[in-house]
Amino acid sequence: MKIAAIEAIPYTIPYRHPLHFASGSVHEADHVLIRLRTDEGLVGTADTPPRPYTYGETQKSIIAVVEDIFAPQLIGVDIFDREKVQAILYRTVHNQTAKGAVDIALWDVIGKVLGQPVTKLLGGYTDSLRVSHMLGFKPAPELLALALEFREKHGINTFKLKTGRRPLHLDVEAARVLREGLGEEAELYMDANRGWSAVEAAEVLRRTADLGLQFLEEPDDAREVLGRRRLAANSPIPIAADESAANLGEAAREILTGGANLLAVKTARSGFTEAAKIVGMAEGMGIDVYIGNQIDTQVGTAASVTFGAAFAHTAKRAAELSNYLDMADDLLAEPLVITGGRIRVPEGSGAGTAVDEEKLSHYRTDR
Ligand code: MUC
Ligand code: MG
Repeated sequence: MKIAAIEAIPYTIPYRHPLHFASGSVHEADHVLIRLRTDEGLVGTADTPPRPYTYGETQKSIIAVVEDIFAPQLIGVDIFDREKVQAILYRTVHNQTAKGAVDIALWDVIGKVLGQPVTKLLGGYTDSLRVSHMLGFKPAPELLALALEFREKHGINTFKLKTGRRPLHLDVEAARVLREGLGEEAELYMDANRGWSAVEAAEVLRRTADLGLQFLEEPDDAREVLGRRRLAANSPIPIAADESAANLGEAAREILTGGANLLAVKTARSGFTEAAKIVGMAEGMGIDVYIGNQIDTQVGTAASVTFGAAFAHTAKRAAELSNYLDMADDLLAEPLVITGGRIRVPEGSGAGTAVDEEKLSHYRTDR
């Protein structure tokens, strides 16, 4: 069975609660839905979040690279020749999330053809994941109120605090208020999205040393190699690579050069194929991973659950899966549910990414 067409459909859904962080802000999900059709009429679906401040992609650039570069080369390729598809995609540099979505749409259609959930094809380790919720910039009392609400409503007790602000005491205070208000049992970690220098990050680590934080993600710009290496070597908690490890090669480099000792894995930027390679490499090196969030919709989150539940190594830690709750609406045909702080793997064949056609017609912006 062959790839017959790949569509890139722009759509916009507003956020009820915009998210602010050190590298940018999100007020609306101006994403691109990827649909890969086979010559027998089956369709695979995936979501693409443009993150110009992270990968340099925009809604328009994603549509252009998918329609003008990927689709002409992929049409006619057998859907099971995944490494051939990877080789074609990687002839083009960058465009991380566009590549990731084409790969996920391909896996979705493979699952449908085989009549199997993709999570089983990938590994089938478990049927649910523990959820971590990402808290954007807000005054400390509001952050605590929000975290308590998520714990009460959804049973979530793991929180990622967006940091990287100046003056540093804003984030130090936020972490302290969360720890005091949530208690010892809550899992807390920080993500600075490169907002600090290595020296500032070291100061924050000193000032939060008594708060039992799990790890610090992307404290500074990892390209400032010596500062990052010194920070990671002297940090009492792991330093996690997110945007500095956007692909397999970068993930290997960050681990080997000592820039990080923990990895965020995001299906939105790695698809399933490259994400699986990153997870295997990390496991072999004794490096823990966790499923990160690209400020995903439910369609993107369903893909993350499908992937994260497939492997023992990704299922160990809480996965960032709940920020779709900040959106005013979504496209996923079977809405996700978080109960007792967990999300179950979507049922049925494919990657669980099927969309509600009426909602897509309503939110698409190309007609
Ligand atoms: C994260 O972990 O950094 C913020 C920007 C982005 O691209 O993803 C988010 C979450
Ligand atoms: Mg991050």
